[in-house]
Amino acid sequence: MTSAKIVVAGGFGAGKTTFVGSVSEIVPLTTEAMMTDASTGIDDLAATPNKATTTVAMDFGRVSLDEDLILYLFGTPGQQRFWFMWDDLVRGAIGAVVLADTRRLADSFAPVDFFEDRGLPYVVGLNAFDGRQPHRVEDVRDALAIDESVPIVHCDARERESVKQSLITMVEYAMQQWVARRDGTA
Ligand SMILES: Nc1nc2c(ncn2[C@@H]2O[C@H](COP(=O)(O)OP(=O)(O)OP(=O)(O)O)[C@@H](O)[C@H]2O)c(=O)[nH]1
Ligand SMILES: [Mg+2]
Repeated sequence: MTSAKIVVAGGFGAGKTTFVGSVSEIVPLTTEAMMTDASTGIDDLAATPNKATTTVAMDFGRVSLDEDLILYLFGTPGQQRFWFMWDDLVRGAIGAVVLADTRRLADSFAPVDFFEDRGLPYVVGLNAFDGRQPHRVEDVRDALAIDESVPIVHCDARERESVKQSLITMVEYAMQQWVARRDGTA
């Protein structure tokens, strides 16, 4: 039995808490706080008008990918004022899923940079808001200037199977990267 830590990151309201919640086999630990008038003008709710809460510390969940691999999922807070916690949250992780809301792709620049800077393997999950995937994967890759080796997958954070597929892609990619580094080919 092996376990691994995976971080679920991304911009404000990209669907991180939803992602962890739809796949976790335990009741996920969440740290949601109500969005209040104090955030007006700071946190943009135009894209997610029904969003009533925001993560102020982390999400935590657990999922078994198969009989001998358990993933512990740590969702980051999305608001910029809480990003100081990301360094602690990623400690010991084998990799990350960066969730992107393709209607606001620019919010993904900072999370992508964060993992690039630290050399932590990440995959990008294009979360289907409005049930649509408006951009082609290669266009997103160009827009975010992401290396062609980094997997970019379509996903729906509300769908367990879709989330699980994104996690499998993440784990396979992290293992590949690990082997490549060990063999000096990365
Ligand atoms: N249509 C659609 N809505 C989604 C999807 N994922 C999340 N949502 C909705 O979008 C809003 C934001 O979801 P959260 O999971 O709270 O996002 P988050 O990234 O954890 O947000 P912060 O922690 O505040 O950064 C919620 O109202 C969700 O119900 C999705 O795949 N499709
Ligand atoms: Mg959240």
